Formats: sequence, structure tokens, C-alpha cells
Amino acid sequence: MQQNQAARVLATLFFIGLLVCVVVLNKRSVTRQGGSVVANSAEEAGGSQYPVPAAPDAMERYGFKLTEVSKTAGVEFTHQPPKLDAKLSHIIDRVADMGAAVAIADFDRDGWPDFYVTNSAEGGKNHLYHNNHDGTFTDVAEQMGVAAVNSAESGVSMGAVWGDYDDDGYEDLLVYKWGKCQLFHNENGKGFKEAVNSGVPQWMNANAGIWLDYDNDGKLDLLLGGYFDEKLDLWKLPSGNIMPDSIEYATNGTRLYLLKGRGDGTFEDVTVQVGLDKHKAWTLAAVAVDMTGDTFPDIFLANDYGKAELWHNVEGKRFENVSVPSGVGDRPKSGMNAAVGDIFNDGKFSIYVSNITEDHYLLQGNNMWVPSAAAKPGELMFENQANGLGVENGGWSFGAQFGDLNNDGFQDIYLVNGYLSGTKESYWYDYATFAGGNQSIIRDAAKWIPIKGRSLSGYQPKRVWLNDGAGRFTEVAQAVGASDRFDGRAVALADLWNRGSLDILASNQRGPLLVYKNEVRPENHWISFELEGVKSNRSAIGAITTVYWNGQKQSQFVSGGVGFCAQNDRRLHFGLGKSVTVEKVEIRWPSGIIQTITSPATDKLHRIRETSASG
Ligand SMILES: [Ca+2]
Ligand SMILES: [Ca+2]
Ligand SMILES: [Ca+2]
Ligand SMILES: [Ca+2]
Repeated sequence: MQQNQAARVLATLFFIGLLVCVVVLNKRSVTRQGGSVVANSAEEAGGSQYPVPAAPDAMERYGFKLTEVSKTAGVEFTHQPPKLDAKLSHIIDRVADMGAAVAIADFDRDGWPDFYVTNSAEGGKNHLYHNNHDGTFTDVAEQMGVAAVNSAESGVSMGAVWGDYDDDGYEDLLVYKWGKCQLFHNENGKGFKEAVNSGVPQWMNANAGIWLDYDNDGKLDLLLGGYFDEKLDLWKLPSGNIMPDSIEYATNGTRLYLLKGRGDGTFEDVTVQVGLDKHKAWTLAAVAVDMTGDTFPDIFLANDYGKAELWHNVEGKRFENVSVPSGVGDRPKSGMNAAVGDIFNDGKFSIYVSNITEDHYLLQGNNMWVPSAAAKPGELMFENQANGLGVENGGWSFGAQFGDLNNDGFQDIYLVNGYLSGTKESYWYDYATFAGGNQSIIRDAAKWIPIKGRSLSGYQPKRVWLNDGAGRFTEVAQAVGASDRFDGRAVALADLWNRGSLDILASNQRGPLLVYKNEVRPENHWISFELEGVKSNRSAIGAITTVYWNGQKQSQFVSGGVGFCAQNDRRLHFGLGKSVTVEKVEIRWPSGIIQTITSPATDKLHRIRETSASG
């Protein structure tokens, strides 16, 4: 009898032991994949969502450390969400979940980068931070005329991008919204004037916008990606039937706009003409860069509730859908970011797409689309190597950018994440159960289970992945000081104080804009370039620069918007490691001109105008 009882107790203990093992193993697998265990509340996240200082040995171990300086820099901005139609109020946190965007440009041409940050509340103001050259910034949006753009009547901001559409040397500003797109002409850095009758959409629910010159005629064009159906006014909804009809294979996505610039502030809709009218999706990110070597920029789109797309630009005349043969459109995910970087220093671009990874519920994994070794010249073929490279688990990921954060000569990744940081209760179980329902239920907001302030992948640790150049990225976010737990959306990089290091701007949904100042080990050298097109568009958007040094090379391109609702500074920054010399620099302009500069000085910014002569 007693023996039986003892056996039962032992069996029970064994069973409990098994359970503990399962929990521990799960936690360990998260730790191994992502580098950090996820917190479910502010308390678990350390009480505050603000970052704590870098580890004392961060500089020695990783070659850089980050310090969050928004308050001392005079940047006090908190993103606010819109209220929208009352039919959405029970799930407003889930619907009004984006719009915290950041775009960098030197709008007044004083040689110091400035930035524009968007707000999304009806009546909420966008800010334009002017760089004071002394470590501080001043919000000049109101006096410059680009603050008051958010209202129930005209819609609210989702993002913004800079591009000099009329080649007068001053970067103009496009604000894309759930509502009316607004284009602002930069008046010699002294103010902005809205361009009227420009041809940008009077109403669409845009979540992606980039400048590009798709036909290389020297005049900037615009690509706009829609999210909710373009006919919907989110403040006056006829019904709740506005949500995606599937979490994986949504069929009720909306259109793109490709607008061809005439160079005078007016645009022509060429979407049908170039074949991009075949796209219908919930697009969250777009990036354009030539990946076949013919100078014409190809377009990659990250789509929510569906598959990613790659459109090959056929001589600036039409776009060919190569999503399936190229490999990038293999399975549906929740695409939220599109960044492009030369991660192996071989002059080839990989594409980094962020998705959702939440232990027990949704293990999509982020994608790193690396050009396939089997591809023929000019052929677009990619393989997802995110797992092997160690950059697969970013939590509920949003914006990510490539940049050499420690100037060692290899492109690193800065990624932000975290969907909704609410109460200790999680919405995941209800959300996962509901997401498996049929089309007619999912698409009707009225049928969605109320959120009631619960968290959905909240308080997540960010990821900073250092590239060792040999095929491995190491996660160092907590150690280097990128330890905030806000709900991150956009990331943009710039050398904000002209010191030779890439600083980080991170915007957060319902949270502060964070400014991470980057201090880099001085033994590592760098070189940077500010390009000005002459035959090509003056912003040099699409220009590809390759630096040759120490027996290696690295390519970067000037983008008109990249990542998630973000734009890095147009200046291209290259880390060089211990090298103090650069052999040569080759610039492939969108015009086709290839310009070579031999032995440029290092630890220096070079301003380069397009010319066919080499020097
Ligand atoms: Ca400036
Ligand atoms: Ca301009
Ligand atoms: Ca053009
Ligand atoms: Ca690096």
C-alpha cells in the first residue's frame, strides 16, 4: 500500500518535472533564437520601457555603444493614434496600430541632417526637427507649414519621404496618409508650400510611399502602396466589413500607384501602363533598387496577410512579376519591412523582410533573401538564409535597417518590434482562435473579440545584429544600450552630428521618438558620400556606390524610402575597419554614367556631383 503511494508520488513528481522541462526548453529556445526572453508587462521589462545604459564592456567587446539622448537633444515627441469610426472602437488598438514614421534629410542644406516625424491623431501635429549643430534639435514644423496635416476630414499620417522632384536642390516632402496624400514643395529651405493639382491621390489608405526614378529620365517618380481599400473613409464606414478576409491569403487587398513625375510638381498615373495594376494586396513596405545591373530599379513589396512581391523593371517601360520564380513569393506571411543591404561585401544586395514570431502561436520568422549562387547574370533568384545567419526571430517585428554600426566594414541590422504593450493579460489566445475563423467573420470588425487593453506581443526587446562578415550575425541589443521596450515601428539611420558614426532614430506607436547617439571605437575608420545627380535626378535616388578597400568591396544605394515607413539620410556611410586607405570608389548613376574616384581620403564626407569624367 505504502509502496503504491510512494510510486504515485514519484510518478506525479516526474510528470511535474516533465512540465518544467518543457517550459524551460521553450524559454531556452527563445533565448537561443532571439537572444532575449520576452517580457509580458512593464514590470517584467524592468519597470520602465526606457532603455538602460550600455554594459561597461560594450565598447571593448563590440566596438560601439548607444546612448538614448532624446531629452537632452530637445526631441520630445510622442506618437498618438487616431480614433477613427466608432465601429472600430472595441479593436481600435489593433486597427490604429501604425503611423509612427521618420524620414531624414538636410532640408535647409546647411550640411547637418534634419528629420520629419509623423503623428496620427486627428489634430495631432507632425514635427520637423531642425539640427542646431550643437547636439540639439528644434521643432520648426509649425513655422515651416508642415505640422497640421492630420484631421478626420483629410486623413492622418502614416509616413513621409523626402525627394527633390523639381531638381532645385532642396528636398521636397511627400506625406502619405490614410486619407489625402500631401505633397510639399521646399521653398529654398525657408518654408514649404503645398503643391496643388499635383496628381497625387486625393484619397487612399496608404501605408507605403517611396521616391524612385523608374524610367531613369532624371525626374523623380512616386510609388504608393495601399493598405485598407482605397474607397474607404475610415471615419465614415458603411459597415465593419473592412478587415482582411484571411490572415494568410487575403483577397481584399488594394491597389498601388506608380506616378510618373514631370519634374514640375505634377504627376501622371502610369500604374496600368507599366503593368502594376495586377497587384492587389495589403502593402506595408516598398523598396526600389536595381538588382539586375541594367540601371533600372526593380521593386520589392512586403505585404501583410499575404505573399511578398518582386517586380522586375523591364527597361523602364513595364514591370514583370517575378515573385514566384525569384523565390520571394513562396509563402504568405505578415510582411512589414523591406530593407536592402550588401551583407557579404560582394556587391550583391540581399533583402530583409520582417514578419511575426511569437512562441506557441505564430512562428513565421523573418526572411533574409540572399541572391542565389545558381542565378544567371541578370536573373533574380533568392534563397532565404535568415535562419542560418541568425536573423530569423525578431518577435513581432516592424522596421529594420542595414548600417555599419561599429564601422568594422560589415553591414549590421537594427530592428524594432513589439505590437501592443498593454495589461498583463494577453490577447494572443483570442486572436489566434479568431484568426482561424472563416472569411466572412474575419473581415467584419464587428465580429472581432474586444481587446480591452490587453497586450499582443508587447514589451519586446529590440534586436541589434552585428555582422561578422563570415555568415553569422550576433545579437547585442541589450549589451550596447538598445534596451527600450516600446512598440517600435520605424527605424532610420544618419550620422546626425557629423562625427563619422551612424546614429539611430526609432519611432514608437503611442510612444516617444528615441534618439540613440552612437559612440564608435576610434580605431575603426569610415568614409561617407553625399551624391548630387546632374543628368540623373538631383537627389541621386537609385545611385549605387561601391567602395573598394583592403581587398574587399561593399555596395550601398541611395534610397527614396526604405524599411518600414522610414527613410535613412541620403548620405552613404561606409565603415572601413582598421584600414586608413580606400583603393577606389565607383558610382553607378541612374543615368548609366559610371564615375570612379581613386584613393579618396578616409574619415571624411565627400560631396560628389555626377560627371562622366573620372578622377
Ligand atoms: Ca539641416
Ligand atoms: Ca525641390
Ligand atoms: Ca522618372
Ligand atoms: Ca558592422
